[in-house]
Amino acid sequence: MIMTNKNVDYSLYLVTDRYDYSDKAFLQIITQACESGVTLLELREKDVTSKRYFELAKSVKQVTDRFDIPLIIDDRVDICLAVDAAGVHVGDNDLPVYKVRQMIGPNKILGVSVKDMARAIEAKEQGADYFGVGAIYPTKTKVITKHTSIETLKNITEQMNIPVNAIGGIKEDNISSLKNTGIAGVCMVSDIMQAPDVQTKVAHVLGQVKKIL
Ligand code: TZP
Ligand code: MG
Repeated sequence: MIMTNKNVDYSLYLVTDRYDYSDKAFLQIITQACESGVTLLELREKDVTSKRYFELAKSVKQVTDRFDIPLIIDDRVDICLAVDAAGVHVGDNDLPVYKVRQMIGPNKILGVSVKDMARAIEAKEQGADYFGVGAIYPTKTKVITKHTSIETLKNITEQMNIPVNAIGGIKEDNISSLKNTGIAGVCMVSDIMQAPDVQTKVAHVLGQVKKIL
C-alpha cells in the first residue's frame, strides 16, 4: 500500500526562485524564511546543470536540516535521491507520478501540480502525497501554468482525501480569500523571496495563514 500520510505541516510552503541573487544572498533569504516559520521548502530550479542543481540542493538542505524543515526538490528525482531530500514535486511535463513513486519508494514525499479534478484523481491513484493546485491568481513568476478557480480548488479539497496547497499569485494580502477552501496550506514564491524584509513578511503571512486554516 502506498503511504500517503507523512505527518507533514503544509501550512506555509515556500517555493524558491533565485532571481538575480548571489548564492550567499539566496541562502540568507532561505535561512531567514526557515527561522521565521516556513514549514516546508521546495528548491525550484530550471535551466541549471545537474551539477549546479546538486550543489544548490546540498547547500539548501544544510539550512533546512538545521530547522528540521522538509526539503522538496522540484522536477528532479535524481537530485532528490542524491541529497536525500524529503521529497520531490512534479508537474505535467515531468516523469509520470507512478514512475516517480516507484523510484523514490514509499517513504519520500511526492507532490504533484494539479489544475483539474481528472489530474487530481490520476495523481492520487498513482501515489501522490499532496497536490499544489493553481495558479489561483495571476503570477509573474516564470511558470507554465493556467488559471485554476477557487471553485475547482474547493472541489478538489472536498472530493480528494489528500492535503492540497494553493499556489499562484498568493500574497499576504489575498490569503484571506482562501478561507473555507479546505486547503492544507499556501505555496508562495515571489511575495516571500522578493520581500524587502523576509522575516517580517513570513511573520505576517503566517498570521494570515493561521486565520484561514
Ligand atoms: N506553479 C503554479 S503557479 C507557480 C508555480 C510554481 C508560481 C507561483 O509563484 P508566485 O510568485 O507565488 O505567484
Ligand atoms: Mg515540474
